[in-house]
Amino acid sequence: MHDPRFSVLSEDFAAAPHRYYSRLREHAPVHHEPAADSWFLSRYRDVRRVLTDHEAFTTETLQVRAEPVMRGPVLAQMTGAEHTAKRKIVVRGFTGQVLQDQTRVIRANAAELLAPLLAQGRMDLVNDFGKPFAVRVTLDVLGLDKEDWRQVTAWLAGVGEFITSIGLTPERRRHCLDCAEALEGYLVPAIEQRRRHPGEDLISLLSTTAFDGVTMTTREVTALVVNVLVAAVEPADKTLGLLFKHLIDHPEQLAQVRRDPALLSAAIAETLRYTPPVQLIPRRAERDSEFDGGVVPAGATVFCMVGAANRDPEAFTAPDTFDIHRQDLGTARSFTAAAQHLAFGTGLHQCVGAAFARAEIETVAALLLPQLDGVRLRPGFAYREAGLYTRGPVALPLDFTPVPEPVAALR
Ligand code: 2IO
Repeated sequence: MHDPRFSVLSEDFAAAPHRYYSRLREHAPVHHEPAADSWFLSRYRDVRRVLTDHEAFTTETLQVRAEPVMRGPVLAQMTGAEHTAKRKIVVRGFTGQVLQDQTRVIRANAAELLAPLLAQGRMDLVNDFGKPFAVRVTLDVLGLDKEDWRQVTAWLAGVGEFITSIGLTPERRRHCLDCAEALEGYLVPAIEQRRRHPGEDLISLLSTTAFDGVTMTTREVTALVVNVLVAAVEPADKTLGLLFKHLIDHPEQLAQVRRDPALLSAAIAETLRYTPPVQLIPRRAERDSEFDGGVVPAGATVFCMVGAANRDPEAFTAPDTFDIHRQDLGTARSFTAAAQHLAFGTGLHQCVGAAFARAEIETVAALLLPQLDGVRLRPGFAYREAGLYTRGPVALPLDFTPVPEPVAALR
């Protein structure tokens, strides 16, 4: 039986959410959380409905959950013609030739950071590589100074905490807002400068591209740049860590991917299904909405539990098995609007950076995998994941055969 005192805000749930997914889907698919005054939906069908019924469920939640730290309205909040035009500008910033150029930046940054780590024969994939890499590469793509990465990382932690917290103390809230103001103070002069003298970078492109006669104001570009920073940084080290954890846990699949790099996109897509790094997507119910299992009242905050939906047996066979060969994933579509898994959301606001995310993880994994002979988790290491909203390994210390000439190997 489902325990009525069960809470997604409990320590038990935080320790291993996937243990509770089937119980939630079966016994409490519309789970109310009084302390957060929110409803949590766990069935694939319900999550899909909420993310695609844009009349009944809106992104108004972002006005309080994101706008204060984004320093302006973000794309996901917008609707109608304004949203369509501005989304096109952002899509332009992450596709085609622009993405090709970004992929070269990704590769160069990854190679530079990996060389000394490969020579050592050991690295913490999350903390030695993933975190600094994600921030540096994003700054580089935006046309900012990647040597600022430590400072930017600290500010982004505050911005991310604000967006991903369920219930912040007034002190933490103040700290997060201070971080956001400092980050804004750092970004605005750079954005104004690119507006006057555009270069080849993403900030210049976002500041100067027009669609249907629409361009973005400095305030909108600032919000978008903060959004790009958080969205490109927060889930990146987690996805990379999760991919390698799953492959190491499944040595036969690791061997297959090392032998045939064409399997890599399937391994990444399956990682996104099995353990989406963004576990929750919030919406506001605009009217009373009936689900099998309960009614969500008008005005309520609804959290779509992407992790639970991605393991719904109604959507995927043997959902709790990590299988890069599964037939029901549709790997080729996994980074597009037709994706089966919900890691990038779905509907009008589906992740606009999915192709960039794919390029980033694929490029890094393709550089790393051939070099990691005998890779294993450091003996004695107690693996642990953290996070309710975004979730991933707190660390992933790997041991492997040292690479004698890492620079040559990465070319
Ligand atoms: C504030 C949660 C890190 C996004 C939102 C507009 C952010 C938006 C997401 C992801 C990841 C963040 N939502 N990326 O879930 O841009």
